[in-house]
Amino acid sequence: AFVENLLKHPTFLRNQYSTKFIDETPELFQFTKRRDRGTKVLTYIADISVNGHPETADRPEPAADLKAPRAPRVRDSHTPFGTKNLLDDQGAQAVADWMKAQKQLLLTDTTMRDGHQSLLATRMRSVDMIKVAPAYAANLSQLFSVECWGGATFDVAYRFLQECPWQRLRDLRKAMPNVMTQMLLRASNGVGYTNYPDNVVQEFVRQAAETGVDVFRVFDSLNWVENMRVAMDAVVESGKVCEGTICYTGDLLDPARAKYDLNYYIGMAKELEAAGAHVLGLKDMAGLLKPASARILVKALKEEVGLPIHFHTHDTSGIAGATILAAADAGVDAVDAAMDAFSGGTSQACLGSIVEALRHTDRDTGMDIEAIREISDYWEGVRAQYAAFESGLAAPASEVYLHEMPGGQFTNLKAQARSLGLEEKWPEVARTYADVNQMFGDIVKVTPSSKVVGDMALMMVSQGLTRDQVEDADTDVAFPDSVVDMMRGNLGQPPGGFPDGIVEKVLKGDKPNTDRPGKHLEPVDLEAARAELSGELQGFKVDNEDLNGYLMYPKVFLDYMGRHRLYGPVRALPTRTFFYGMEPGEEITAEIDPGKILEIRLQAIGETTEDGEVKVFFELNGQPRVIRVPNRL
Ligand code: BTN
Ligand code: 3PY
Ligand code: ZN
Repeated sequence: AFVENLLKHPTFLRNQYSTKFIDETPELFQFTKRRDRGTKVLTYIADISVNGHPETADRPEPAADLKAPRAPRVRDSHTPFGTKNLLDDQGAQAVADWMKAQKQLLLTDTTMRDGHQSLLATRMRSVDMIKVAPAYAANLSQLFSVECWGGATFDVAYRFLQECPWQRLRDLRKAMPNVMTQMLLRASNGVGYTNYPDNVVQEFVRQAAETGVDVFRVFDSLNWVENMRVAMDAVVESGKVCEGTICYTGDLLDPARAKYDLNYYIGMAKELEAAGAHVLGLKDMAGLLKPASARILVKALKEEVGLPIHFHTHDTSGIAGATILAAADAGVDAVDAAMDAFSGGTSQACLGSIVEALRHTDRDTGMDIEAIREISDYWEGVRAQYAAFESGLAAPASEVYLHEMPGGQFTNLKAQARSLGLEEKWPEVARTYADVNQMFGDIVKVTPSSKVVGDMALMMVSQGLTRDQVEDADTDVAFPDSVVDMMRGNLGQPPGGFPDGIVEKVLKGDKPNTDRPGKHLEPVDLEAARAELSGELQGFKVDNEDLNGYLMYPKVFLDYMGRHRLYGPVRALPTRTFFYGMEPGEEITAEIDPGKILEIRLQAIGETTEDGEVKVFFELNGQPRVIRVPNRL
């Protein structure tokens, strides 16, 4: 009876249930205690099979006969020694020393983080990663690291994939015990879009290290080292590898962009070295570093700082491969690349091609190209399942040198512009984005500062405002909240500060805060937050991972938990089932705990009854089960 109550409740039917709804109508949710996980998962499958998944409606579909990809065989039953063993045995400094002593170019595979973040709107599910992780451990153990966590993957897991990001990390760490895992951390902005209190950042880093992150790439969205120290100190404290990172912007060789010149980058690198970084990250999030500049920059950084250098770029313009080879020539220690099937465009350059380009040279990576091909074949099969989320560029875009949008933002902003009816005006959006950057004083644009610039550019184009009008004291402008927030100093300070004129106009004369934002944020009482969360969840025992999810994204986490109580461990479902449900006669399996496998067969979908419900007939481990769901179509 409770199930029927809930499923007929108008709020649920509109798909707007939230934790508030759970609070206000607890009687509707009492059934959750009595329902087993199998029933919850069947409820999810029934609902998607009848009503479809909101995210894949009206989007391209994978081919009907597409099979779930099979992971490559594991070549060797014993797990070879890898960088993770070095870290565990000798510590983070030994990893940095080892990097510098290597002749070969070291490689990070970004497929499981930036690759799908850039190409598939971050929608790759954990099962598709975990299945191939043993093949990485066995066949590609020479990788420097596997980037598989952080950036946008954290909130997208909770928000759109209905899975726990911590569990993903734990499972990958376990399946790949010899290769270092790597995450992207937005310093004081954690894996969010706003500055968190210091103790929230510290607690997050502590937990990420404990659950399984080995290398933390720490960057600040305005390149303000002052605002990176809390996160960097926490990483060093945890015993993991601290990659203090410079974000590259502008054009090193262009005298008109003198703000970001060689001295600027050398100065920042020295600050990061003094701040305790083990490795120097060079993060070219938009793919703006040109081959000739890479040669100069890497050479100078190698001469001026003692840290090994790890280079990250995007192939948006199509020239990333050339830049990587130039950086390798100039002595860069490690670079990021993505497996073939997840490379190119707004993603990283192609890993297999870099390996081959360097073969028989003095930077020969020594990697086995056949092992790479097998794994990339697997990824090709994975990518095909996510056809609904392809948003990519059809061809390289030299336009990136105009707007300087990071790889993750480019296609996203294009889609946003389309949804605002501005598709035809894209060239204007791109130009305006560049204007906004200049108006803000020529800043680094990377999450979250890139979002602020994007918000402002879209606002200007949709309202037909020019830069001159925005800067004119007599023209009234309603600035987006994110712009007001940034001008207040809540994301910190760019080199040289924001221009006085724009600050004055945005804040209407209010004084900005130019201190480190965290200096003025009260520490969160962690145990009080845990108690509050437990109260919101009817006494659910909140562990440290859940608490960290809640501190980073309170509403997103609570919504996730509300759905989790209805749908259970849907993370275990095959990707096609998760996004498209099942067809009558189809059979799948889902391993909801190690060794606990649900065998699910969808027998038939009934007619819609007068009260708007559909009966879906299943067999669960051989036992007939009937699930009723509302027909919401
Ligand atoms: C169930 O699966 O039905 C009950 C298990 C609850 C697991 C909780 S949900 C939030 C948190 N994240 C996880 O991955 N596990 C716990
Ligand atoms: C992120 O912060 O998610 C990024 O990928 C920035 O480049
Ligand atoms: Zn990137």
